[in-house]
Amino acid sequence: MSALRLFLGVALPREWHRLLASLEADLRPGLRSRTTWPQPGNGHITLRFLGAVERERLEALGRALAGVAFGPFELGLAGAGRFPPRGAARVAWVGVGQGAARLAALAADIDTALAPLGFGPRERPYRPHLTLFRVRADAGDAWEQVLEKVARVSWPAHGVDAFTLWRSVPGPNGPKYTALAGFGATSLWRPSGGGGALGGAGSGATPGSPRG
Ligand code: 2AM
Repeated sequence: MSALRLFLGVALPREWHRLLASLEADLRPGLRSRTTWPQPGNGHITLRFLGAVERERLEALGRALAGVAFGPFELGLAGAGRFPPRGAARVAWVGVGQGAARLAALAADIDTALAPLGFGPRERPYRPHLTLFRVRADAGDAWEQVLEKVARVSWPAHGVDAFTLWRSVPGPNGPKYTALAGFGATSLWRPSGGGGALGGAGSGATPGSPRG
């Protein structure tokens, strides 16, 4: 029986990937701490980390996720912070402004949908964020200044109309993420057109049919 390391999240628009790359180019050379940054294009906003899931459970997982109904929403990034807030830094992140409550509601609905499959409660409360980099060894950088710089970036808003199931595969340059399936916003919620007024739950794909 083989297992896949999986997580759910929101994919980022091209412009955010571009801004992340320029932040890395700007900040990384000035850091003394050993840090790891997501590979280009790997950045995402996690909704739920699933960990190791046996292949045999993928179909049931896809079905449960396709039943998660949500309407499209606008997502905006604002501010910056670190985990933990004091002491040695482990993660530097960009905050979610607009749409944070919608993201949290979606994460909660995902939890509810996955509970019958044996995915228990989260280890920690959900804190929507976009990981900028991880700190492997904190050498005492001026994190406040670094985060101030991050907080000055102006991110264009992004319309979320799907969430993604990703597989994480370890590699020599850190994990590589592959999208396995996308789960779309419910047609019932779409602001205009498209019929399907009684479309009900999720226009979700099943694992094996990647989307976007
Ligand atoms: P992040 O959202 O803070 O970046 C894949 O590993 C993704 O799942 C990462 O983006 C990671 O954190 C998130 N994640 C959440 N909990 C995790 C855990 N216990 N182990 C590994 N990754 C986790």
